[in-house]
This record gives sequence, structure tokens and C-alpha cells, in this order.
Amino acid sequence: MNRREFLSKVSKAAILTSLSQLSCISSKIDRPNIVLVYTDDLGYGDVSCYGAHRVQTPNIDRLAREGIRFTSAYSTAATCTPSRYSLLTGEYAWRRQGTGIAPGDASLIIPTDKATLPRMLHRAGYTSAVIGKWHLGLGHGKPDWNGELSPGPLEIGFDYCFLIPATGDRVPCVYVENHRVAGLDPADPITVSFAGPLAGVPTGRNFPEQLKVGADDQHSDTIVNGISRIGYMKGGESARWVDEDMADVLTEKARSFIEKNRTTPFFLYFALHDIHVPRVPHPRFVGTTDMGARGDAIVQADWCVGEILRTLDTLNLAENTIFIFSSDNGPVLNDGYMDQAVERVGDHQQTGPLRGGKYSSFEAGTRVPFLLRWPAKVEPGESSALISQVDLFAACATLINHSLKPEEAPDSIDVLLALIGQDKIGRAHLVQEAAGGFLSLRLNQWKYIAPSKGAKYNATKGIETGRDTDPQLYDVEKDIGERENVAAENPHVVRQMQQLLEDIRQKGERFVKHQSHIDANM
Ligand code: NG6
Ligand code: CA
Repeated sequence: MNRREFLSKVSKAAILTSLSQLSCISSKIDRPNIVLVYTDDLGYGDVSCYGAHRVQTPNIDRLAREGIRFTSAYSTAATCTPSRYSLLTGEYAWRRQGTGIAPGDASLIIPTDKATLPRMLHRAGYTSAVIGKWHLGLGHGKPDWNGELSPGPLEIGFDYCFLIPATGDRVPCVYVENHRVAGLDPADPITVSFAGPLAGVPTGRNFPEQLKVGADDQHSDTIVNGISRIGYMKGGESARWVDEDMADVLTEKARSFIEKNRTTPFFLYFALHDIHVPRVPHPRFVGTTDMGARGDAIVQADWCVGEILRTLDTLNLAENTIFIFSSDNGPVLNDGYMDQAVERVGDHQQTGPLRGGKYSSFEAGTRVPFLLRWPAKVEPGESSALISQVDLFAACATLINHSLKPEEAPDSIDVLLALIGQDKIGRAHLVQEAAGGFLSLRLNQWKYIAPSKGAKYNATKGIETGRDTDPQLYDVEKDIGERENVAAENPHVVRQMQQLLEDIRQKGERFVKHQSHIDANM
């Protein structure tokens, strides 16, 4: 039975049974801990439980074995900032200006009075932390790297943060702990510039012989730890991170947060740097694959997952902890550094069977690995339910018995039953955002890509953008690789999807009538 037939057969009785099961679930559970390990740029085919064979990811695979492996789960966007914005607010990022890839000196993008997932959980008694990559801006105006970095995560509801402020490839290359740059010596203040070079500071452009890894022009500004970055910085020597130690530093912070908060319900948003560029894994992971730094960074990410699993086991917390593993967008091999990712990829399929990649409108931009383990409630298995990361907000609301107000999380659908394996359908539809804000829509077996101008292929990244001046329609159930555009044969489907996308632009997904049928007469 395909998705459409199934939907038409779902009876009222079945829905009622699910609802009563759910109320039974929420009455019996004591608020479970929630751990979200969010990898960066990890593709659908990059881990062994999704088909990779040139890299082994035993810890991530353990989550798949002991939990549910989702095959139709999506980030809301094909780049980092908008995906993270949606995850934390329950709102599609394209509704808000300024949510594209954030510059290294962006101010906080999430308004402090907005409903957020950590704030909702905080009100329900959770202690929450974001550890790792932030990339949602800090402060009002330009961040004051030598002073109070506020507002930031703590002003949108987190209780603790330890951050890579933007990305590993952007300055300033320092960690931020709560409101301050960690380990900063006031006698050696930080200067940051994205406008132009700083006098006396070597860049990759001028001193290529100082580099551990070659880079393209955009990544050829200030050299920190032998790696040139986007942007210029000076000072702050004692606070600078060492890329090779980043996974260890972040994992230790995550472990200690869990240990400290073992007796209260906690929400840990652990946003790994891996496998974003620059890929500079610790020497103990170098050479663990034959794919170069990108493969070795996947092994390192798997190690991070293993450490968190081990911590939960040791503290006897695993049983009532919801452990979610996913990625913020799809994969890219060449994202600015000459780290052999392209040369050594061989037959590894970072996108699995999907077309496109990071930045793209095609499926590989946003369809990502998604695993959920919750030993107390969830039977292991596999699910093709359609879910989006924007849904975690509404699902968590149900979990803690919070009813969403109309202005809260407008695009978040309560897919809790799908997440725990009791509903195989999930959402009826979802919107996908490619780099540049181009939108696509999934509905049943269909994927509609709205027409747009621009290059179809990004030669530097080696990725098909998915752009076309004609509408594109793919039947991703029969044609997961989006090879055959069937828009011309199905004009009524295209019309209906255009209309639905327009409706969703006007109002949040929660307020749009869920359409699970294509009307042949439209
Ligand atoms: C791009 C960078 C890329 C990466 C990306 C953000 C250039 C040419 N490319 O602008 O290297 O940093 O931003 O990636 O500057 S993301 O995963 O955080 O969205
Ligand atoms: Ca990313």
C-alpha cells in the first residue's frame, strides 16, 4: 500500500486509538531527558546504518539498532543557519528576513521574545544547554568579543551554552561560554574584521607556506592554527581553539553537563562541528578511513556519539532519555579547503541514492539521517513517516503536556506518534529551503520544486542546485533520485502543489488544512 492509499484508509477509529495511546504515554512518563546530537553537513549516505561501507559508524549504528531509523526525515533547509533557526523556533526560517547563512559577526537572529524549544522545556522544569556550533548570531549590532556577548542562547531560553559562535571556517576562532569568550586574557583583546585585512596578521593568501591545508580564496583570510579562515582576527591568543581538539573539548562539556544535571530532566542540544570544514580530526582518527579528512571526521563524530551513549549508560539514564541524531543539511565534498575529500571519495555515496547535496533543492539538500532511541517507550524499527526537524517543538510540547498558543511554533506539526513509531505516516507535507531561499514542497509521493533562475550546477562544489526556470515535479517514491521530471504529465498535481505552497507562505503549516489528496479535477 502506498502512502496515498494508506492515508485514505486511515479510519477515525485508528486515530482515536493512537490518541488514547498517546495520552497514556504522556500520563505515565516522567519527563524524559532529551539529547539531540546535531551533526553538520552529514549526508544521507554518510553513515553505515544508511548504507556507507567505506566508513564504519558503530555508535550511530547502535542508535539505529536500538531505536528507529527514519528514511523520510528532513532538515528545513539545505544550509545551517535556517535549519537551526527552525529547529529552535518551530517556524520555517524563510518567514524571517536575515536567516540565510549568518556572517561571523551577525547579531542574534532569534528575537528574544520569541517562543523557543529550550524556553518551553525550561518552563516545564528542564535544564537545557547548547554545546557546539551556534551560527545564529550573538549580541545586538556587532558582537563585543571582549565584553558581554548578549543576547544569545541564554536570552532565548537555554540555561548554559558553550559555543563555536559561527562556523569552524569563520573567525573568531574562540569558544564562547555563556556571555564571554572562554579563556580570554583581557590584556590581549580580540579584534575581528570582515571588511578587510588587519595590519601585521598573516593570511593564507600571503603566507600559503604556513598552511596545513590549502584553501580557496574565500577561506584565505587570517591563519589560525595553520588554517586560513573566512574573515580576519587578531589577539585573543590564549582563547583560540585548536581544531584537532575540538571534538574532545565539546564532548567533555556535553558529558559534564549531563553529569551535573543527572537528577533533573535535561535537554542537551549537542551541535557537533563535524563534519563541516575545515575537517581537522584529532590525530587518533587520522587514517581511520581511506577517504581522507572527511571520512576520518565521520569516525570522530561517531566517537562523540559513543561518548554520550556511554555517559548515559554509566549514569543509568539511558532508559528514559530520548536520543535523537540528525544533521543540519546535506553533504558537500569541496566546501573551500583542499582536504582530499573529492580525490578520495571513490565509490562512497555521501548522498546515498539522493540527488543534489548541501545548498540544493534536490532531496540530498535536506533529507538527512534521523535516528531516535528511547528505550523506555520505543520499539526499534524503521519508519518512512514524513517528518521535519521543525516538528520537534510541537512533539515536545505534547510530551510535556503544553498546548501551543497560536503564535508559537507556527510550522511545527505534532508528529510525536511518528517519532515513537506508532504512526507510519507523519506529516502530510513539508517545505524545503535551498540556499538562496528557493522553496520546494513534499506532499505524499510528490516533490515539487518551484521555478527559479540561476545555474543548474555549482561547479566549485560539484553539486546540482536543483534550479530550473520550469516547474519540476518528481515522484520520489518511485524515483528517489529525482531523475524524471513529470510536471508536464501531471499539471493538476503541479497546480495543487503551487497553491498549497502559496497557502503555506501565507500562514503557518499548523493552520493550513492538511491536504493528503491530489484532486484530479483541479
Ligand atoms: C559558505 C562558505 C562555506 C560554509 C558555508 C556555511 C564560502 C565560499 N563558503 O558561505 O565554506 O562555511 O557558508 O555552511 O564562503 S553551513 O553548513 O554553516 O551552512
Ligand atoms: Ca551545515
